[in-house]
Order: sequence, then structure tokens, then C-alpha cells
Amino acid sequence: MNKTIQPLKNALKGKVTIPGDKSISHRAVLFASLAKGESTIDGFLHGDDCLSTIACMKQLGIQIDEDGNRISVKGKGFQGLTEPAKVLDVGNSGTTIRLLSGVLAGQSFSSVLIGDDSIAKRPMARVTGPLKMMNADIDGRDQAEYTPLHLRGGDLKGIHYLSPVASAQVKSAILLAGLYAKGETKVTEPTKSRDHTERMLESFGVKVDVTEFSASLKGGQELQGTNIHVPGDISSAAFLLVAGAIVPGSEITLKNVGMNPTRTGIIDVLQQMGAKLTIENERLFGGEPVADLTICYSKLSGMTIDGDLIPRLIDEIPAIAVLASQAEGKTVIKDAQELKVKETNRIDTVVNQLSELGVAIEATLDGMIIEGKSTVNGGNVQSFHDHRIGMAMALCGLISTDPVHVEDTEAIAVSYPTFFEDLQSLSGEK
Ligand code: SPQ
Repeated sequence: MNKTIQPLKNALKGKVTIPGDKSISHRAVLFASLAKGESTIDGFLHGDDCLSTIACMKQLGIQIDEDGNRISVKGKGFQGLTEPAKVLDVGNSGTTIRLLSGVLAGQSFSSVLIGDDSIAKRPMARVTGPLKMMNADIDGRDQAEYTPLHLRGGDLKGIHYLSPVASAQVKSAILLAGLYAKGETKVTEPTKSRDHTERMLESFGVKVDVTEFSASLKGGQELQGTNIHVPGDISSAAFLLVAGAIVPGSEITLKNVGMNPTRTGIIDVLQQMGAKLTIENERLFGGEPVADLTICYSKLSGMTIDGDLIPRLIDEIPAIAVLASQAEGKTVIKDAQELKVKETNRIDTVVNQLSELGVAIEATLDGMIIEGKSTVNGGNVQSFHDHRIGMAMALCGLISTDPVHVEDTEAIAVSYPTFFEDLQSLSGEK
């Protein structure tokens, strides 16, 4: 599907309730499947990636029923999964394949994980390597670096893993395998990655010890079914925050946005660039902080984004690049080499596609440099089947001189299926 975005005649005005957090929705389904008894999940994200997690868990013998935004999961306890009759297909979802690898490493049965063309290129040894150290039997192309992955686990031993990357997927996979391992399993990271796994395991009754850069748990702990409330996804909200900041005259309120400090780098960047942003109604929602955000069109200044800030906004960099293109002065993004192993190489795809529309931007080895106050021309761009690239390109169309045609916008349904409807309701345009 292709979409033509017409430059806006009006400002963006109004309120949007942000759909459920993708990272939290995945974990809720996965952990509920391993828990004893029934769990309910409210505010679940019906994005393609989270639906892939549901489909995989059903194939592993778990009954999952959907009723609107509420999901009910009949967990069978952490030893209750059954051998799948067919390969498990994770679609486009890195979170599904990596977290599920951790769970399957603890099962004595055999399973095979595959995904789409993007998944086939994403590195898996960052997860399969430590799982093998725990005694899991895993094979795959190039020594389990790439899919298809074949896993047969059981009999795991706890390890203390010093992760070379700050990655919540790596940390979560190892901790999940740790539930099945003898003794303690600990992961230490160079910088803290998102901590939804640690928080949610606690909600399911698992004791997790957390320090600044480490998380550890003891094997053999049973998860107990519970009710999970999924907050809105700050990574989805980021696109509307950027839209509000760059479309002249705009003022929009985003309700129910997850404000977990490991995810709020985008808020720091907006504030530091000078955006008019107000944070209201801060509350705790199912173990996760949440707030309502109001953003107004703002005069912005470029900045340097690097170091510890990067893991707190890694998925927002495509949106931030568009934001930076409208700021006064240069924005430098460094230490972001992890962008190269996302759904696409997001250094290349962001830089190539924004350049296509006339934005002054150049790639560096670990990020990009964006010259501010660029005129965004119309033209043809692609998502390369990467949801976040598709949405970033759509933002360009809001402020471009001529229409922007974005190819393969169906990818956006991976994380934000109602993105265009929400934009339309804010613009008041058909
Ligand atoms: O699930 P997937 O495909 O890896 O999704 C992305 C995204 O942009 O939605 C990354 F491409 O988000 C990751 C994120 O980058 C989701 C995630 C999680 O839920 O644990 C953690 C981050 O990845 P990583 O590799 O840093 O652990």
C-alpha cells in the first residue's frame, strides 16, 4: 500500500489517546502464558508484531482470547508449554524472536523460529550466544547468528552475563531462560536498557534484584496470573509529538503516554531543543508511570544526542531526525550504531530517504548529522517495510512544499495501526 501525504493547510489540534505499548504488550502475553492461572491484559496493542507473539503462544498450546482491547490468557504454568507442530513465525518482530528464544531455551522439546526478510538479516547471536552458555542447544545459519533458529533446551545453568550492548531483548531473553535455570542468572549492561521485563516479572510474583546496570533472578520461580494494564506507547506518541512541534500553529494533547524513565529520552530531547511541552496528570498505571502530554508548535534548536541518552530513545531516532531538520542549527546523533541492526539499517534508511526530500543530512559511522531549517520538498520515498521509517516519512509530508508519496505504508501497522486516522483527526482534513 502506498500513501500520498498532502502538505497541511491547517495546524494540528485536539486530543489523541495513544495506543498500547508494543514492548509491554509482547511481555504481557508471553509472561501470562507462562503463569499459573488466568491473566487479563487491558489496553493491549493490536499491532502486527504483538499479534505474532499471540500466534506463537497459541502454537505452543496456550489459549488466548481477544475481546476488543482486552486479552485473556489461560496460562499453564512455566512448565506448561507444548511442542509446536509447525515452525513458529515471528513475522517482523525482533522482540518476539529474541524473548521467545529465551523461553524456548528452557523447554526440553524442539522448536524452530523464523520471520520475514528483515528478521532473516537481524543478528541473533547476541541472544543465542549467552543461551548456549546456559547449556541450550541452538542451531541456525552462521552458528545461530541468523534464522531459521532451531532450539532444544532444558537443563540450563544460571550465568552472569556481561552484555556488550544495552539491549532489553538480550537482557530479557537471558532472564527468561534464567527462570528455567539452576541457581542465579544475572545480566549486566554497559548502560541501562528498558526495564519492562523486570517490572512486569515482579507483577507476576517473580523476585528480580535490580541495581543500576544489572538485573538478576533465581531459577524455578513460578509466575502467578495477574491483570496487566498496558500504557500508551511513547515510541508511537513520539511521532505525534514531533508533528505537533513542527507544524505551525499546532497544539495537541496525547493521553495515557507511558513515561518509564528508560524510554523518555524523546522528552529530554524535545525539552532541550526548546519545545513547548507540558506534562500533566502523572500517575502509576499497572507498575508503569503514565502522563498526558501537550505539545505546541515551537522554535527549536539543534543539539548533540549521544551516550546514555541513546538507549532511552533508540526507536525515536527516525522521528527525531525529522524534528532536527526543522530546528535552528546542527543536530549531531552519536553512539547510535545499534540503529544498523533494527528492522532496516536505520542510519542508511533515515539519511537516504530524508536526503531524497532535500533535507541536509549525512550519515556517520555511529549516527548522523542533520543541518537544521531544511526545506522539505515533495517526492517519492519508501518505508523499506520499516514501520518507523514509514511514519517518519509521513511526518515530512505534513510540512513539505509538495506532496510526499510513501511506499509500503502497511508496515506502520507493526506498532501504530491507527497512525493515519489519528493524524487525520488532529488535522481535521480528509
Ligand atoms: O521488536 P523489534 O522489531 O526489535 O522493534 C524495535 C522497534 O523499533 O519497534 C526495534 F527495531 O524496538 C525494540 C527496541 O529497539 C523493542 C525492544 C523491546 O521491546 O525489548 C527493545 C529495543 O531493542 P534492543 O535490541 O535494544 O533490545
